[in-house]
Amino acid sequence: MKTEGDSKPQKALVVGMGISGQSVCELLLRQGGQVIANDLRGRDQFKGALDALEEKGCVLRLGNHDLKDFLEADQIIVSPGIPLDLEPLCKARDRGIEIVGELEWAWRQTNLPVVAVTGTNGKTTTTSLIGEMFKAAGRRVFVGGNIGTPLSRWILDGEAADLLVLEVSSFQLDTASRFAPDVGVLLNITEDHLDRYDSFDAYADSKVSLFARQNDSQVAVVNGDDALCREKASKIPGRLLFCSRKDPQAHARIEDHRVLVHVPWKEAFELSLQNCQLQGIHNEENILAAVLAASVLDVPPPILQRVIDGYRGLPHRVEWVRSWNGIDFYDDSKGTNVGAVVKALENFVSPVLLLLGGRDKLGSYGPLAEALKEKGKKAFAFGEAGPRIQKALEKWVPTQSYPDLEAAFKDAIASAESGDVVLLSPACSSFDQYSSYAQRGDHFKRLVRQLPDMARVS
Ligand code: UMA
Repeated sequence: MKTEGDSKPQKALVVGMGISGQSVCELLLRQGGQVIANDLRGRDQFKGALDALEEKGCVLRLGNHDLKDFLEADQIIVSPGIPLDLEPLCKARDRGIEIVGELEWAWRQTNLPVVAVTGTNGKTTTTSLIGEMFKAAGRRVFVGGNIGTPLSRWILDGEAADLLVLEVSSFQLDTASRFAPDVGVLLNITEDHLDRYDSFDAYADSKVSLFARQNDSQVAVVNGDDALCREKASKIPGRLLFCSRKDPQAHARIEDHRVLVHVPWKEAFELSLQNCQLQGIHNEENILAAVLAASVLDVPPPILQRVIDGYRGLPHRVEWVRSWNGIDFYDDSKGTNVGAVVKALENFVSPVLLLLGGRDKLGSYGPLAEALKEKGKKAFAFGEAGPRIQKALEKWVPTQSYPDLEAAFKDAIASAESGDVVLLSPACSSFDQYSSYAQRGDHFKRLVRQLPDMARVS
């Protein structure tokens, strides 16, 4: 346990009662001590979800963030989505009260080796691919973190594991002070979450902080094809391995549909991409990073090959849904930032009708210009961000804004012709109208599947 030497807080305040906060409260209650659960949402909005915690002795403080609770706590454990500039948090920090994020707090309670994956895009695919590689090698692995299950939930009631494979967000890194993965993976850095960070540089620094506390036996895997990652890598203290689709010096690279791997302290090997189902340049980058991370921790090459051949990808990531009247529909609802949409568009040569929108992250839509001028036939901007997107895109491609996805979808169907692609790749979070990107993607898929078999909708 990394908590050895740490004294247990008498009174812990847990801020944010989503899945992270609820797991932390449950774990704290099991460990003893006073637990206060705090959330901006009122009791009625939880619909009884916190009753079991209350019955076990957790004190609920709902509906606001009361400064008194913050100043009286010995330790404050925050969920990833809690803004760190919240006034009571700042005041508690000034008083010297420790503020720690759920991931860091849970990590301190395990001694297992950790592979941690971060980056703006591709984290979920890469994390899940690495998890599959370890599982295929017979290792017991917990795959979680930002991908879905909080680490504290696994500590509470997860199956026994030899290894943790964690998707880690910048929000989780911002509240870490000791977290140091045995293998850290940085995939790329493009604009995202500018509604939370003061600048792009601050967001980029947060991503690179994954490596800040690594020692010289821990390994950093960095995508050398991302110029910013390569630049930031010069400051990484651990053992640095680059992957690249083009650099002949890289430790994992691609040549003629083969992955060539050479980790300096291990035997070199080759894998084939001939039977790989994952498409697109971004997925080649994800595969290279996953192969390096898994091979560093001794997954044998034949196992890596088997996983590469058999892996089918994840829902809502440029997922083909259906062909209808010669039009192909793809769900990329997980594309919640502009960089992800750029990568999604790289997959297509056909004219694309792009559906995008949702809750605006206030970044620039400029990086879409080139791809839209080349492949975009029309853009259909929906939700809260619709008007701003329309203003930004209409100089490159005909763009209209709509109140919601359904209205945008109807118009896209009326404009689409055989040979076109209709792509949902929103560049925005879903939280204006949905509870998650998955719910938004499922709605899109329902609309696509409901299209009448023969006739066109006018
Ligand atoms: N809240 C407050 N005060 C505030 C803001 C929020 O009390 O000022 C409360 C909300 O009312 C809500 C709770 O905080 O009840 C939500 O906390 P949370 O947003 O941290 O949500 P969790 O359910 O704990 O989910 C978090 C991650 N969410 C975020 O980072 C925003 C999930 O990542 C993650 O899967 C989960 O922990 C398990 O580790 C989601 C995400 O969108 C998928 N991540 C971002 C991304 O991938 O881009 C970073």
